[in-house]
Amino acid sequence: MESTPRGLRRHIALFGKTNSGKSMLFNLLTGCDNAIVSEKAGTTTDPVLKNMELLPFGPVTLIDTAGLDDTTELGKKRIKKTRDVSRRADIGLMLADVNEINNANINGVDYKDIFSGKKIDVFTKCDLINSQDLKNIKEQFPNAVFVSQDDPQSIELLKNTLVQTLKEIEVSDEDSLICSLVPRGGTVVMAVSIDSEAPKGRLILPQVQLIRDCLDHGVKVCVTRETELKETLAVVSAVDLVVADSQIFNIVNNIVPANIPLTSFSILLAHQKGNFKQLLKGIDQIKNLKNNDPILILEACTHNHTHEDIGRVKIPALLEKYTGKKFNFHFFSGYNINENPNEYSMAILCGSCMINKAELQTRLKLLSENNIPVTNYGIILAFLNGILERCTGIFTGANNFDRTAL
Ligand SMILES: Nc1nc2c(ncn2[C@@H]2O[C@H](COP(=O)(O)OP(=O)(O)OP(=O)(O)O)[C@@H](O)[C@H]2O)c(=O)[nH]1
Ligand code: SF4
Ligand SMILES: [Mg+2]
Repeated sequence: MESTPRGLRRHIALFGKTNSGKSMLFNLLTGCDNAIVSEKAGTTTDPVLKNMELLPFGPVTLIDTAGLDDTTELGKKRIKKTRDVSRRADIGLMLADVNEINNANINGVDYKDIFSGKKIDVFTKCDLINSQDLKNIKEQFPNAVFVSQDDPQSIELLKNTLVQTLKEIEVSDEDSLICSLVPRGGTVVMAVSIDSEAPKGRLILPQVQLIRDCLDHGVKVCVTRETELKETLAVVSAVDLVVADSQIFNIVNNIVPANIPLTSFSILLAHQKGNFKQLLKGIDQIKNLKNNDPILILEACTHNHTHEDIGRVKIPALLEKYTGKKFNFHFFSGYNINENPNEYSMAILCGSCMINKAELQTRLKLLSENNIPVTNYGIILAFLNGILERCTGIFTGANNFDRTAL
């Protein structure tokens, strides 16, 4: 359960005023005392993340946050951290002390800036209110969940509501990398580069994810290095798709016959998690780039960098070679993307395998609101190798994909 990567987990965040009972509920839901509970307002200062198994749904990550009504300078910094972490959340539990409800004003906190995803109103401390008042509030908020620290049934009810809500947002086939592209019974060949960047003794997450996705959808899957790809294609018949690491596109493109669709892991991820049109359209910005333009290379996690690093070395070199211009590349790794990216002429995202769909969508939205054209590693590498149409043909059902129609 702990081994499920966070990028594949649904995230549930608890939001509310200080002392509304967020940490208490976080502990009750996770079944351990991970967060400090106290009557002192402002106890939780930094987000606390805990992986848990929410049955019968599966692995999720729960996030406890700092109270949203702290107006001190320190409080503002804490709220910023809450806003940063909320980007990952698929569901927000909006907590309010049931004893503080004043007409329809649930808790006097404006959440618009904090979280815009799927919300569940949760009223806490129901043991401290008289039954008539509780009845009235339940009538006023029929969709809310009412909990109390001494009532395990109320926590179970909240878990059931969460499972139900997760199922509603979980359209599993839409989340599949492969099932809309290759029919059941079809065949995928994966061409994997085992270079100095490959971790010793194992495959990387997108490769493992694709193998599992093929197995889940009854698709046969064969894994090979690029050095054995030609032989593999000679013995495996009726291949529906070859998926390669983007950095070996130029080699693989020459090996895979024109009638077999080709794409990369990061293009599959862009199609599954991102706004695919936005990421493809970002390529159009390359022709507008001028000498010394600032370009943001955005990596979602802080993986180890090597001399062959795709984002820091290969893409900058290929882009400058292609355009014949020099650019100012700015590299950013980690979760908390710059809030003011409008100084950049273009952004290039990594494959984003370690972040979930909600967070990638939030990043893309932020860039689009700032009018920053954005693409990702796989798409730009396909373009710079002159094979973008080939590598995106599978997503339109034809290999004569017309990008001008986007
Ligand atoms: N009676 C009662 N007290 C509760 C309940 N839930 C929380 N409390 C109490 O409310 C106080 C605040 O609880 P916390 O869980 O620390 O609240 P919080 O929202 O995490 O607060 P901050 O971290 O300061 O933002 C503590 O004294 C808890 O014991 C409940 O269901 N019933
Ligand atoms: S930097 Fe991006 S592509 Fe690389 S491992 Fe992290 S999330 Fe995945
Ligand atoms: Mg707390």
